[in-house]
Amino acid sequence: MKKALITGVTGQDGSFLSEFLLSKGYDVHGTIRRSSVDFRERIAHLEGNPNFHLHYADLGDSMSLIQVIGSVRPDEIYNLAAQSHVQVSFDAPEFTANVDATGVLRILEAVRLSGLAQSCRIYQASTSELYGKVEEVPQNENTPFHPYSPYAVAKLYGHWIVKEYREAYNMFCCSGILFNHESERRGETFVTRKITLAAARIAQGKQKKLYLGNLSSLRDWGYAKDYVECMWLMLQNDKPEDFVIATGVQHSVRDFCHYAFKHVGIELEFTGEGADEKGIDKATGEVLIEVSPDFYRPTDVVNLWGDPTKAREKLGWNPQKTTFEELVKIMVEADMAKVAVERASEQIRTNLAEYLERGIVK
Ligand code: NAP
Ligand code: G4F
Repeated sequence: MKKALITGVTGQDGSFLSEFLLSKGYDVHGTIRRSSVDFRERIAHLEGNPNFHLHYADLGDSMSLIQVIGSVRPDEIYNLAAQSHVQVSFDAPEFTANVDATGVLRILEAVRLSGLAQSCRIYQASTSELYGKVEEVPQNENTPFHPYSPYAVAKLYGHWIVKEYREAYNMFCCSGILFNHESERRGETFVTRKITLAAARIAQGKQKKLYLGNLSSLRDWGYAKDYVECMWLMLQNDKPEDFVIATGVQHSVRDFCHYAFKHVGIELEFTGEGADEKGIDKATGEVLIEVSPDFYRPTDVVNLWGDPTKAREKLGWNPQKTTFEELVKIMVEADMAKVAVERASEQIRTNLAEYLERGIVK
């Protein structure tokens, strides 16, 4: 039975990749961090599976990495752990560099020190943010990098150190240059999830307005569940190579709003420009979306569009398995259900409080 180690197993991609590798018959090991509240919602359904194991380790702590890699002795490592929020990287640049840059080096060295350099294959989670202030549209494996945030600069180190270890020590390590991928498990402060959750709350009367930053920003958004398959395909390839993983289709944040609100039955119309732009409910005239400069970034990446030709041709991967419209639908439907459950449990609590007050239940 092959053994895989996933760092960042509690994250969006880590949870989908765990499911995927378990379905392929792997023994899956994941690293987790201690926190004051136990937040393992995305992998709760996997705990108890005899082939799923959790270990404490932190990318900032070499000893923990040496310990886990040396004891598990994995055939494959998927390094998904990162401080993954671009805006947060402006507030916590040193922490971001420590985890997203030096953390990658720590993993590579832990593999070497454990004597696994020639047996363990390593996948590194690189990112389309490396293209940053883009020098070419669409972007492929040969497009020059121009990182444009502390996050992207840290990830660029991760990308290059993986390439360096591949060439210097003949290790099977490679990077997936993944464009934005989303899902019903996406963190709630990334723009897509923020929009689908707000659309669901507004439709069910739980929120009045949504505040966003740059509505004109363009992204190539895919479905995370499809992208984890490609991470695995890259490690099954006959040689270690870097690949762009994207859908090849581009939309703006404004477009995403249109589609998400349409799914909950609200037709939006945008008026105004820049910070004065507003998203208005065509049927009622109510302003549902406003721009808040609080969500502007000191430098923003505004034109990401990937060319997945190499992954399609060499790995046989289908970039259009889930279309943009299907992705929005999956996310909106999941959030509509989540909000409905929240409302129902609120109602139960309200009823119970009232019954207690009136002495109907004791
Ligand atoms: P995510 O949901 O934010 O998950 C990040 C994971 O990293 C979480 O499990 C988190 O653990 C863990 N982590 C953070 N700091 C750590 C540390 N110091 N030590 C150990 N673990 C740590 O991210 P994602 O969307 O799944 O993305 C997975 C990877 O792909 C990341 O490296 C991200 O930068 C990269 N990426 C993502 C996208 C995308 O669109 N999603 C695109 C390109 C690249 P906690 O739960 O304990 O916080
Ligand atoms: O959803 P976002 O925060 O994702 P971003 O910055 O593209 O980063 C994500 O994708 C990267 C791959 O390209 C990953 F490497 C990274 O780990 C992460 O998963 O923002 C997308 C765009 C930005 O241009 C941002 O300025 O949406 C714009 N935006 C507009 N209003 C907003 C908001 N972003 C957020 N988070 N919140 C807003 O209110």
